[in-house]
Amino acid sequence: MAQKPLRIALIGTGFMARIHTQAWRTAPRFFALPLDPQPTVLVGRDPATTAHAAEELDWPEHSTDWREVIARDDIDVIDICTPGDTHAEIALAALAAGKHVLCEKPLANSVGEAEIMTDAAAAASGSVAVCGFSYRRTPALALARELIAAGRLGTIRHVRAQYLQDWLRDADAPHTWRLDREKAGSGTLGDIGAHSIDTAQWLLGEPIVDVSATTQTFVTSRPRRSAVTGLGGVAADLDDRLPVTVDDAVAFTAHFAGGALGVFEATRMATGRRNANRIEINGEKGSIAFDFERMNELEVYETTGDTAEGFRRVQVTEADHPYAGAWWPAGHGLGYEHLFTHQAVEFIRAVAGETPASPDFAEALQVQRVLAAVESSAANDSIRTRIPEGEPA
Ligand code: SOE
Repeated sequence: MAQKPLRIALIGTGFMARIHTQAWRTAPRFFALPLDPQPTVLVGRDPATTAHAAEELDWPEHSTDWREVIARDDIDVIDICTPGDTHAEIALAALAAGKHVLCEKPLANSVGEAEIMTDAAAAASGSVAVCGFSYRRTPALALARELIAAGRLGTIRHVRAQYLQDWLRDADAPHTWRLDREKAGSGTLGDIGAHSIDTAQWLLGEPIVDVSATTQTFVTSRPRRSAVTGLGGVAADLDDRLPVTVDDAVAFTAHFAGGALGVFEATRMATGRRNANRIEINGEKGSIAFDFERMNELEVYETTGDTAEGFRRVQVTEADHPYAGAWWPAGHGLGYEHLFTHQAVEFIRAVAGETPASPDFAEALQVQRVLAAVESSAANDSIRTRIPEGEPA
């Protein structure tokens, strides 16, 4: 039976637009879905860039007017893959027009915006509104959450999360909108630290209640980009530089509502670490450890009193593991793109009323509140205690 179409307009033409397109295309091929996702129109700012992206990504239509697209009756979903300074305006217009919304993370550039978006989503009872914290859709992390929820780790005491990238390692790596506070809201903190915050709160099933933070900006200006190529780009004149107005790195401790202690770090200058998204959770009865560099594996430790007690490396590729069974035989791993296919599947199931929408805007607002608390704590320099200079050795 032909499924009812779910016609999608995607706003954005960068990395996330590409991977979201792939997700909408592959979801119906590997999962039985209640609705048929149909990529319909790609929206960008620049006519030539948008036309090129639409052709390359095989979108039937393209536009440079997101307001006109949102007003169309033949569009059901607005997928927001734009810089953070446009999330609120686009999402509010889409919800007011009765559309379903998938918005990239972080939800907004401020708590104020995120609160308005959350209220609008709550008022739009016929619409689904989800924020794209895609790492929740990693089979290994979904398994970790099942183990924690089943009490296999016991009382949780420690959360240890690092998200390490290195695409800004070179001080002459070109400037990008992600380094402009007006566009991005914050730097490493909101871009990748937000993932660690959401993943930790989701795994534990409880919020962070306080933080003590410090941030650092190592490189305060970068050359203007002359050619747009992905996350990096090409700098024409190294002396033609733009200011960096966001954090390069962030470190903070956190307390969770249930008493666990968290230690978080995020940077885009960890030379050699391209996309090392890691989290370890220690409970009274056991631990889990995940590293995106080995994303199909989950390390599990359970206190059994057995002489062979130790961490075991679980290949999360079995048919009965979350999402894994839809793809390949056991042992044949998945990749980064599959998280977004799973995210599309969950979104479509929520639109059809089969499952609750998650992470919804209220969950994303909680992440936004932690982001703001981290920035406030770092600005107040709340944890810095200087070491008095001793006599020279
Ligand atoms: C850039 O740092 C980025 O694309 C993030 O924005 C994504 O959320 C992360 O998954 C990969 O890196």
